[in-house]
Amino acid sequence: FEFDTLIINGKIATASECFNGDIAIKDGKIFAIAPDLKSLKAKSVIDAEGAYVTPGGVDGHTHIDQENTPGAKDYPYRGCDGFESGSRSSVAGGTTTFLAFAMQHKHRPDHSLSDVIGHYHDLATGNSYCDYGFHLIITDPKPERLAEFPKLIPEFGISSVKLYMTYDSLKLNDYEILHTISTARKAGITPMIHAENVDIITFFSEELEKLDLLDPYSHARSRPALAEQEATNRAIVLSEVMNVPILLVHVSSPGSVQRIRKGQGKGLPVYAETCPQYLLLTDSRLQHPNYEGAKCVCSPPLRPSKEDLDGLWNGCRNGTFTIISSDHCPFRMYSDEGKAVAIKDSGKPGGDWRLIPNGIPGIETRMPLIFTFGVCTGRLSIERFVQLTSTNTAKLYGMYPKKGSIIPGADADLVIWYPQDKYKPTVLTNEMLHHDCDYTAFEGMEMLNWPRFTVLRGQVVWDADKGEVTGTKGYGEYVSREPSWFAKNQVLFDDITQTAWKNEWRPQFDRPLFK
Ligand code: DUC
Ligand code: ZN
Ligand code: ZN
Ligand code: ZN
Repeated sequence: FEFDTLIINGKIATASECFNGDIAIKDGKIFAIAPDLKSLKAKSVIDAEGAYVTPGGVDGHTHIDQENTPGAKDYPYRGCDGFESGSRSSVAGGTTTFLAFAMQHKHRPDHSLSDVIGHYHDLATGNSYCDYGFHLIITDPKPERLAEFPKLIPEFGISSVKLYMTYDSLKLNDYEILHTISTARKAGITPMIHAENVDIITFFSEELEKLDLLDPYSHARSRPALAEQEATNRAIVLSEVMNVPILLVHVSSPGSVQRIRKGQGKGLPVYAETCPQYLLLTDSRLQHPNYEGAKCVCSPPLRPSKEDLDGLWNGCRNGTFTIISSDHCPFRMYSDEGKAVAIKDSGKPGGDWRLIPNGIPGIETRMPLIFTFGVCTGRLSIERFVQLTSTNTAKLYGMYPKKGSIIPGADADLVIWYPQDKYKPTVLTNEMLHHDCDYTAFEGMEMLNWPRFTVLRGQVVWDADKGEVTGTKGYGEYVSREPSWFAKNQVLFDDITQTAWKNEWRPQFDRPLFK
């Protein structure tokens, strides 16, 4: 009996423990984990040299080849990464599976959800270096569309939908949200909510416009933290009313963290996501001269202070945050003529933040940044790192334990890091990255480690020693997902409505580990 690959001398870290050991891989799956497997025969051997071996990263929030990503004025921008460049960048940063958005368009009421999903499959099939799945974005929850929800898991393997509370072209009102999340619950689908109060944003935007304040920093002023906190609170209330688990995406402010924690303290199934940009960058980045601040425009915006960053790190440490995703949403800063895109499109020499698409790239930098600023600084234990960047994402979105785990039978998706004493601290530059974007908002940060090898279903798809992506386009597979692993464990109590509702989640208690 010959194994395909042995990974030896690893410091194997999972969501719950860390131990020295070897891993044997056969047919793309983890076959055995033991203190010493060096006597086994294998076609190839990777010596981890005592470095951490963690599950491959699972990025729960990416915009890949998505049409019509919002700018403040709903100007229809298309991101600069398709499945090929996005997935190439993903593996080079240790992420072996990402979830991208399949977006329903309000202006195409004739498109069924199946049409929308088919469109994104066409874009992705044959083009991806890593595994991927889809969330649906619902912008028009009319009855015919909600009637499609029950087939999303059985037919399409999609167990999550994103809803927006802001942007005119995307937003749902509370009534529409209630309808959508109650339908989602019955179908075992987890709603993800973009929580910002649209009226506060509209009011502030108009005031800034009157004052002719159109620089990138003013984008952040138009979306104050309280707009996020109010909508976060409202989303939690709507989820409580309907007794539906929800995930709050890209949470940027400690005030929102506190509201989420309060809900969780009541026993509500409220989950939350933050992103490296909210943990590491402040809005001083937007005040850069020469319009460079446009590179850091995202929604919700970067927040002002170190206390904001600390408050979010606290949420990562204390369990309020379930996952850290990239929100990879890349747009080129410069047009082919070398002009900043928002200056060119606005025709104003000073540019106009209302024409800056909202989002920054980050699929490749997410794992190394959180490793550097979380694990290496001692802010996060290695186990908590694994939870936040991989295992919890796989559980939350119904891919566990195939993804996000190091156990026999799971996909052999792994990151082998550098032994800490072998890695020479490296200053991050955009030239190191594999996306199709012309900048990274994290330029100049000192990295203290980087994925040395990324392994996807047993294949080495990124080799940092060689400095190259060694996987092939098209190797990446679609991941058909099940209902959230978390929802099945919801212990709902103290309310008759909740007790009455909860049976619908029950079938999942009987779900076997592997089919
Ligand atoms: N929401 C996202 O999730 N990404 C970018 C812009 C936005 O509003
Ligand atoms: Zn369209
Ligand atoms: Zn969003
Ligand atoms: Zn996003």
